[in-house]
Amino acid sequence: MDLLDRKFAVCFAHLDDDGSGAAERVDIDRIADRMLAAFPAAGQTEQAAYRDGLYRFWSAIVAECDADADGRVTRPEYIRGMRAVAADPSKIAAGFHAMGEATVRLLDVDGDGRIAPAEFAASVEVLGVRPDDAAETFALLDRDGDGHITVSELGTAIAEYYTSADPQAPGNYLFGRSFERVAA
Ligand SMILES: [Ca+2]
Ligand SMILES: [Ca+2]
Ligand SMILES: [Ca+2]
Repeated sequence: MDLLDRKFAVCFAHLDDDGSGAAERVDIDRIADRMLAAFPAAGQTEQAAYRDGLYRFWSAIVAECDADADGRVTRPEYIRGMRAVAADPSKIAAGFHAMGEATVRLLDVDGDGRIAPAEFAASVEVLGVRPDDAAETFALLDRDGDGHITVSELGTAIAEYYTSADPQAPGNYLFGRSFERVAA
């Protein structure tokens, strides 16, 4: 598997939350429920915005990947569709941004509009980042090194994760080193 396929394998496993072999709306509900449960202090507006951002991201994926239009995205559909997105990231750029913005709003406990290291640490397990990868991931996603991850920095990392074939791209580490652990 090349780098893109390894990264897609990681996020397909995240998306197919119940392990049925296809990502479906019910999986997205489960992911949203678990993320929201991990941030009980988030306000209703932030919670609703997170759910909305996740659904917008999912809709963008379905539009590009669900070739037989049955509402389920199988692993082969996902890989084929996302490789096409990697070749033309503008296809779901709005989805990447919606996801980044929604995630920052949910994680931003102190309300300064950015993710601090402690806020990131609270999210790590739910996002699928191993605790031992967390500090490294944070440092790589904080491009300008100011100690915070902004909406723009997270959006860049998400877009890079899904579209970059560059082994040096910091966004590869969005979910820690999990892509390196995918069996070849
Ligand atoms: Ca399908
Ligand atoms: Ca914050
Ligand atoms: Ca920063």
